[in-house]
Amino acid sequence: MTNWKEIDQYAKSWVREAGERIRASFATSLSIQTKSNPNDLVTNMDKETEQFFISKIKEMYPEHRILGEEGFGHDVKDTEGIIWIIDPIDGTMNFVHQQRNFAISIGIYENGTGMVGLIYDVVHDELYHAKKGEGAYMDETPLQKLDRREVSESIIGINATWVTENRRIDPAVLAPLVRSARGTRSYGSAALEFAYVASGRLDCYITMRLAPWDFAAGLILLEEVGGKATTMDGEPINTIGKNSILAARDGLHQEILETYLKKS
Ligand code: 2AM
Ligand code: CA
Ligand code: CA
Ligand code: CA
Repeated sequence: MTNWKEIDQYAKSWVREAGERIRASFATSLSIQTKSNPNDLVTNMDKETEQFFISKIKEMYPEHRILGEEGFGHDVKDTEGIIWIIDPIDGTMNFVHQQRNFAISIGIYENGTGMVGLIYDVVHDELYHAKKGEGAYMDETPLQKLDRREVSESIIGINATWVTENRRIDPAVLAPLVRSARGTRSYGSAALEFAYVASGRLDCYITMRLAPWDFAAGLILLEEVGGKATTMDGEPINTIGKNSILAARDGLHQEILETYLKKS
């Protein structure tokens, strides 16, 4: 039998230790490189943090697999067994430019089912965490089940990119939603935006393309508070592939899907 309590405890202690190292790095100079485009940044701390987790996991749980953004883990093509899905720094642009609004995100899955989700807001020292069937918390505080709310009373997390000309969605689709909502926000860290939906600070989060490490932990948190996440087409999310994301309170998710996204 898998000892999830032990896995959860180790994961939390490693996340806090990694966060400590990241905070200490503010006093040193960063090495910054670009990846797919000039705005797609990666630093030595992204890489070192991923390698830190991999060495800990390999030592303690050599049979587990690891899927990490910076590519030091395994080449994961199926959901079999236990997989740690890791984003060592989610919101690297914020980490570099703002020294805040970034998180460590870890989702641990067993045969495709999310079991443990951790999102650590490093600078605020706030750990959002959930274990399947046991509720979600921010530090020691339980997160409340999300009640219903209409678009007109909702704050929607969305990047302004998606209401300008872009390759993935006609801006005319999302503009009416942005106009109908009480307000919009963009934080630049998908993991934190998921944590904010789970904790009620945002009512919905919309984005057109995320990788597994961006949403792995967030999906587990959201499930524990009765929220709903699908692709923008209302389809189930492929946990080891790229997906568009509509994450929201139940009810609001349905309203957005039916009233704004499914109009033909
Ligand atoms: P990252 O910082 O780990 O790369 C920024 O809007 C959010 O989208 C962040 O969570 C960021 O994660 C994520 N993201 C996904 N793909 C990205 C890309 N190609 N370039 C920059 N950010 C990306
Ligand atoms: Ca990145
Ligand atoms: Ca990310
Ligand atoms: Ca990252």
